[in-house]
Amino acid sequence: MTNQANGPRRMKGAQMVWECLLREGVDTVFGYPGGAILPTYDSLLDYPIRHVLVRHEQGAAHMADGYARASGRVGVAIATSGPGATNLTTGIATAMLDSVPTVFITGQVPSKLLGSDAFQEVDITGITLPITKHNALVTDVRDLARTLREAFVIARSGRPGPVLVDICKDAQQAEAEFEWPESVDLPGCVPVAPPRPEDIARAAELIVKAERPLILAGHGVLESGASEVLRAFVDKTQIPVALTLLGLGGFPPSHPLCLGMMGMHGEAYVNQAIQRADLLLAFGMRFDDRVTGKLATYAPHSKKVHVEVDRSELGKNVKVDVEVAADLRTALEALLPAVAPAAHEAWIAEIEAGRQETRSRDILHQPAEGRLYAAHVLNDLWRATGGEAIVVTDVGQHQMWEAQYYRHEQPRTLITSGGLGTMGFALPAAIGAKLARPEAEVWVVAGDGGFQMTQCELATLRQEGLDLKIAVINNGYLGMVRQWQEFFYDKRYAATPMLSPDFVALARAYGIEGHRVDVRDQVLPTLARVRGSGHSALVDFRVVKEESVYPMVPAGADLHAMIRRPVVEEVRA
Ligand SMILES: Cc1ncc(C[n+]2csc(CCOP(=O)(O)OP(=O)(O)O)c2C)c(N)n1
Repeated sequence: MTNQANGPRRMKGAQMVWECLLREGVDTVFGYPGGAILPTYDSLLDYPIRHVLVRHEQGAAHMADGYARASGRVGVAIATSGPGATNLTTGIATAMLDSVPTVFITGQVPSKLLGSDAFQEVDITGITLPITKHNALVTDVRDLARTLREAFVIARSGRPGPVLVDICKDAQQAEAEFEWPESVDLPGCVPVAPPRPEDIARAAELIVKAERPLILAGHGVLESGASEVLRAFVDKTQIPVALTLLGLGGFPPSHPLCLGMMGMHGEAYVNQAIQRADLLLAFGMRFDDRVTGKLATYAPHSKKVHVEVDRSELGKNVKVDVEVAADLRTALEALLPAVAPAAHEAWIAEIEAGRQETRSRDILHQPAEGRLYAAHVLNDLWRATGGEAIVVTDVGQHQMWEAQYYRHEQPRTLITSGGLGTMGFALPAAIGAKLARPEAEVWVVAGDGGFQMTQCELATLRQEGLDLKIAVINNGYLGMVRQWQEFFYDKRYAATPMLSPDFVALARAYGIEGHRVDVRDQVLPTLARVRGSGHSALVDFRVVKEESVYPMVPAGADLHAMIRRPVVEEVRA
């Protein structure tokens, strides 16, 4: 390995890549080699960086993403040109939609061949332009170190996101003086300004006047590390908190004023509270269509304050009364002393009444009559782990049941693809999370459909010798799509019944322990057995096939127009 402390030294572009990563504090990268990135792979052997060889580049992208979400550090994935680069794109878009700090490095054909349809040439900077925060093509080795340095600064600054650096093969092979700039001059990447005092004052004024205020807490709480100050703010103002899917873990469900999740599959009393509120405090969230429902009827009685680091989100979907363009933690630290202690007893009592009513509709309180529901599995997983595991979910019904039944007390313990809704995310993202947080218990929760999209990464899991637990919530359908067909397409189940392999045998084929559970009283004993084993295990939970996630706001409907689960009496009738 070369000595980092020396001044400028001549070296190859390939070496510069690793020198830059070391200086950025990167200890692990996820990737897959090929011709156009081979010089860089050749140099890897000389550097103390762990390279995780994936089975498909999409897996590398999700691993880098899971690594970043679990740790708050920048995740890095590397691939060759052409198909290697295009295989990354789903993972890049996933990181983009959920604002995850990631850097993607791709090899490119030699600069002289650019534009010639050379073997494995694709214009990956063109392809990823709309799904990266920034990207760059390096044709000259002298630009390499600065471009990589800028990539890391941009990925983690302001609203984080993915950056792609495409490096021509000749730029990797050529030599130049290596100079790593401590600071970079990026006119478009301005430091986030502190909140303006007049905005804080206007927000505080609305808070003092409000009788039915509600906090909508999103991913920004986690990204800005605002959980503690949010808690202090809630304790002082007694304002209840509703969370977005990506905000879960940002405010503890054990707190009496934590209401749980809002939106399409949020609790009915939470959505009702949003519609009845006279003040919404939107903290680090972006009024996505899955949380607002129909915009024309969204929260009609409320004034709105929006605190958001990305000013382009302000006023984008919902018109608000006070816009605070700032880092959320800084803004809350300014707002906390500006507000007076308050109590909102009548308002909280009204919400609580709704919460109690919801219990009668909860599947956990309904007679199971021997059936195993996904909700049982997720509730038991929460009980068994004391809510302290990192859970990485895939996309579909199981994702929503996890959000409803696994109560995340700590930030960064739920990792899920919210914005893009990427099936196949869970297994690779969990591998990334486990490598970022080796001491943590990490669970994959995936549907039988999504799991099959990236199950090849079981080999990566085995090769890396990791201890990861996998729960496949196996309902024999592409469950969430089947639910939409049941509700909105007259139960015409086009292309949703799904044949799966024997997941237990599949796990064993990869040298991973496998179990099957199809009755409820086997859930906790099986969880206990695999949790203590010290190595990876997969459990195939055969759950009720045609079960739906309730409540549900149909896409584009009024937020209060929820389809609710029938109450117990109705079920029995
Ligand atoms: C890559 C991708 N393709 C298609 C979809 C559309 N989609 C959303 S949920 C879903 C069904 C998921 O089924 P499964 O993985 O079995 O989970 P379940 O809903 O049954 O829990 C589909 C097909 C998607 N989100 N991502």
